[in-house]
Amino acid sequence: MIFEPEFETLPPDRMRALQSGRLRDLVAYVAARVPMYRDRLSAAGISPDAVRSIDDITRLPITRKSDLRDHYPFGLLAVPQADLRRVHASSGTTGKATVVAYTANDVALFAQVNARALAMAGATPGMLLHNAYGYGLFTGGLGIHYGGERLGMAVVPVSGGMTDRQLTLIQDFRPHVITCTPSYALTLAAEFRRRGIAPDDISLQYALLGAEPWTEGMRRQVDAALGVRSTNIYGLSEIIGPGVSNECVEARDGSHVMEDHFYPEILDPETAAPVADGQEGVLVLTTLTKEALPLLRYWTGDITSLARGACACGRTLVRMRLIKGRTDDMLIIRGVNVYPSQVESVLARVPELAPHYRLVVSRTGTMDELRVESEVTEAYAREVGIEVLSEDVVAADRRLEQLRARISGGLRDTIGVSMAVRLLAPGEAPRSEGGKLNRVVDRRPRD
Ligand code: DLL
Repeated sequence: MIFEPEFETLPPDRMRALQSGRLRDLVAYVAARVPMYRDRLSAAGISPDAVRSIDDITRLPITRKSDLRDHYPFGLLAVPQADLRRVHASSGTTGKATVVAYTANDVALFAQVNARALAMAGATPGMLLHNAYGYGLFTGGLGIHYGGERLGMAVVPVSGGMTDRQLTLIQDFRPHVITCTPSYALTLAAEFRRRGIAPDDISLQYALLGAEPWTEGMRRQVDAALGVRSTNIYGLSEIIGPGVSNECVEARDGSHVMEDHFYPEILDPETAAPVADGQEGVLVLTTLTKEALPLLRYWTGDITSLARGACACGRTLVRMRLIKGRTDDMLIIRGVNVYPSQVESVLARVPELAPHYRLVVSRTGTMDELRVESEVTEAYAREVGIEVLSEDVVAADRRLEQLRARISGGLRDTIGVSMAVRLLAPGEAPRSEGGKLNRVVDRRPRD
């Protein structure tokens, strides 16, 4: 089902005309209302009436996370504070939180794009939605919640965590759709298995997974273990929260960007020059219709590429590929750029390994080292009959040693750099307890 066909199936030329009109209004709006943008546009010699079409976007200044921090908490608002109806914040790993705010129209837009996303993922009015994204300052819980209601679903606001209760509610209420992080979907799947509940006995049909990077390998595991067809939902607080893009359940071939509201560009990470469709780079988004906190060309730091052209679902919205990583989680291991997701896709191809791993980054002298620590499956642990996988045990067992050599060979051949591999027993790697899972342990000294 297409929630807003009048926008989601617009022919490309009409979409560009819509975006052009919206960009013109936006530039005039921020120049009149946001001092930072007024100053930057005039410093760049851009008068708002010189912006005629969406192609002029490349002349506009780029906005970065540091701009939001520098104007913490409300310095970039384009409306009086009394016009706000909602505030969210994302806790960065460093420094102050990034604060974002919404007018009543922004809250309505937030619901609208998430209703679209849910419909893209297979949800229809009348279905029951188990929403296990965190409620609170994080945008995931409330964003999906309003989207579900807007679509005409009943929403169970479970929030993240308390895995036992999640299972009980899923078994008792029999929801059709679940929304959570992909790592938490694996946690729930493991718990269902532990309780002896088969995928066919789980009522769920569709899952919208996002808020953290994941891979096709993880998708296969979640789909098989929960008996669902899962799609990728992408978004970030600065732009709105979840609902910037979502895969359609028909093709699952890239996530359709709600480009009538959020205009995507892909820029070279070093030069910030636009790259061609299909080429990888940093996703940069412009909010074409937001009122409280409109952003010009926001540098997301997320690495992906865009694909245009007809889609099996009938939508014309441009598609973005799975996020490959972030410019800032990129590791440089002996000169080679390594994204955690690349390591993950190699591990996902090894049948003896479970989808639970951690990457330990350390530094000796000036060199970054990466150790990959991955759990073996329970079946494999039983097969080799070993409970503790200490280094000594692995070294003394020919089968384990061969497995480890096969994994490091795969990593070296695919990524082009060798890294140490440690096998973990089932249960040793960190699990998601409801929210985003950080799989990278950084032991490098802070300088
Ligand atoms: O994570 C919003 C969200 C909630 C998206 C629920 C999807 C579902 P933030 O906390 O501001 O917002 O984090 C945004 O998370 O820049 C990406 O690096 C990462 N991210 C979000 N979705 C995906 C995804 C929410 N599907 C940051 N794949 C973004 C990969 C994702 N990374």
